[in-house]
Amino acid sequence: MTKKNMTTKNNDLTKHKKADKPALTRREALGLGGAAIAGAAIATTLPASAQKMEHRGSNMGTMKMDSGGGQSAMKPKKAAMRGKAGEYTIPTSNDFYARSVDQWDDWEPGMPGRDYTPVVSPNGQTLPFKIVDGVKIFQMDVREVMHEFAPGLKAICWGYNGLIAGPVIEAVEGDKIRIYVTNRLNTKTSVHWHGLILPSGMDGVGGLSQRKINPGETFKYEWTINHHGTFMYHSHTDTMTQEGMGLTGMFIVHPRKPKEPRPDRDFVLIMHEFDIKPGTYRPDPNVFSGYNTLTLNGRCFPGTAPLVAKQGDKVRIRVGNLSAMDHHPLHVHVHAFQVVETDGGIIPPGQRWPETTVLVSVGQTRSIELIADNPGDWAMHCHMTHHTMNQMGHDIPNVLGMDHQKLDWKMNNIVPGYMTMGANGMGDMAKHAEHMEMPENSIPMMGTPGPLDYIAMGGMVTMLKVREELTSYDDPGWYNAPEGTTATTATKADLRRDGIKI
Ligand SMILES: [Cu+2]
Repeated sequence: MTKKNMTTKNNDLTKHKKADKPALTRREALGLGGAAIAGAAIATTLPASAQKMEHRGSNMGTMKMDSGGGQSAMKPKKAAMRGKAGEYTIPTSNDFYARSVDQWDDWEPGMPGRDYTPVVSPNGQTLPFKIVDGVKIFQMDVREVMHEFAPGLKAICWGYNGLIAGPVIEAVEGDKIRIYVTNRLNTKTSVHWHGLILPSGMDGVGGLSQRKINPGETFKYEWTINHHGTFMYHSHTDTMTQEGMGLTGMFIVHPRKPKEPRPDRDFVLIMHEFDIKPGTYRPDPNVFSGYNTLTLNGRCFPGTAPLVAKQGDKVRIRVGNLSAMDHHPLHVHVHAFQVVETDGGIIPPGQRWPETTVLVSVGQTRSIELIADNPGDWAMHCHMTHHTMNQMGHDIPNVLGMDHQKLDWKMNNIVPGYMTMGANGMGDMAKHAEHMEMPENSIPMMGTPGPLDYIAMGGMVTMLKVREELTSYDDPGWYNAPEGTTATTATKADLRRDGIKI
C-alpha cells in the first residue's frame, strides 16, 4: 500500500467521523485503515474510546463529552489521525484481542439469553439492570454489612449493595451503561472500573479522576463499553482500607459477536483476603502479611458453594484477584485447562497454553476453559498451603514431633482437659477443633466432615463437581465413586501378589 493511498483512506476515515455515517466498511477501517487508528493511538494514547465517545456524544443525552477543558485527549485533531506511523498497519491491542465488532457501531442493549449466557457466581449475585432510553442503568450503594465468611465466622465489612464480594456487573460490548453509586459509609469513596477502557473522568481514582463521593451523595458513572473481557471494580479511595474491608467485585463484558461457542457453564470467582483476629468482628486492613481469612466470592471453605457441571460441559472459570498482598495459584484437580483470556483480552486459540494451576496475581484476571470430562468431586483451591487453612495462627510454637504426654499430664492439674496440639501436624487439630471450646467468632483450622473422613481444608477452597447425570445445577451432594475405584487398605493378598514386604 502506498503512502498516497493511506492518506486517502485517512481522509475518508476523518470524513466518516464527521459525517456520522460509515464511508468505509468495518473491514476497510480496521484492516486497511489501521494506520489511522494506530497513528491516533500514538498521538493521543486513548484513541479508540476517544473517537467513539466523541462520535457517540450526541446519542447519549447526558454525556457532555465535548465540554470542559480536560477533553483534549478525547478529541484527536485531524493531523494526529495520520500519526507518525502513517505507513504501517498496526491494530491496537484492543482491536485485536478484545473487540468482536467495530467499536464505532451503535448497538441495542445486550440481553441475557439472546446476546449472552449469563455468568454463574457461586455464593454471589449478579447486579440487575433496567433500560432507560437505550442505556443500561445499574444501581449500587456502598455500606457496612455483617458478612458471614463460613458458619462460625462473621465480621463487619464494607460491601457494594451489602455483598462481599460485590455483585457481578454483566454487560455486552457496545452497551451504553450508567451506574449510580450511593455512598452510605461515614467516609468518602469512589469506584474504579478495573481493566475497562473509559474516559479519564470515569476512572474512579479519588482526587485524580473525580471528586470523591461524600457520605450520603450519589454519583453516576457512564460510558459506552467498547471492548469485552473479564474485569473487576473496587474502591480507589483509601484503597488499602476500603478494598481491605471488602469493596471489590467482578465486571464481565461479553463479546457482541463471540468468535467461539458460548460455554455451557461460565463461572466467576473473585479472590480476596482478610485479617480477622479470633474473637473480633472487624477485619484489620492494616496488616502487612499473615492474612488469615482467604476467600472465594467472599466465602471460606466449607462455606464455599461448589461449581457444578455435567459431564461433557464446556466450563469457563473467570478468576480475579483483589487480595491486598497475596497472589494465588489456583489449582484444579484432574482437569487440564487452557488459559484463554487475561484482563487484556482473549488469547488467540493458537497461542493458549495448557495448565493445571494458574497464577492469578493481585490486580489480574485469568479465564480458563476446560471440558468437564471426569465425573467426581474435584478440589479446586489456591495451592499456597497456608491459604487453604482457616484462621491459622502463624506465630504458634512448633511442637511437631514433640512427646507431649508428660506435659499434658502435668498441665491437666492446672488446666483440666489441656491437650498439646500439633505434635503430629495440623490435620488432627482441625477435627479436634470441632469439639473444643474455641474463641468466640472464630473458625481456627476448621474443615468439614467429608464422605469418607474429615476434610482438613479451609480458606480458598471449593469443589468442581462433575456428574454424568444432572437434573439441575444445584449442589448434587458428595460423589459416589464406582466400587473398586477408591483408594483403600491394601489386602494381604495384594501384598503377597506384588511382593510387597511391610
Ligand atoms: Cu493463595
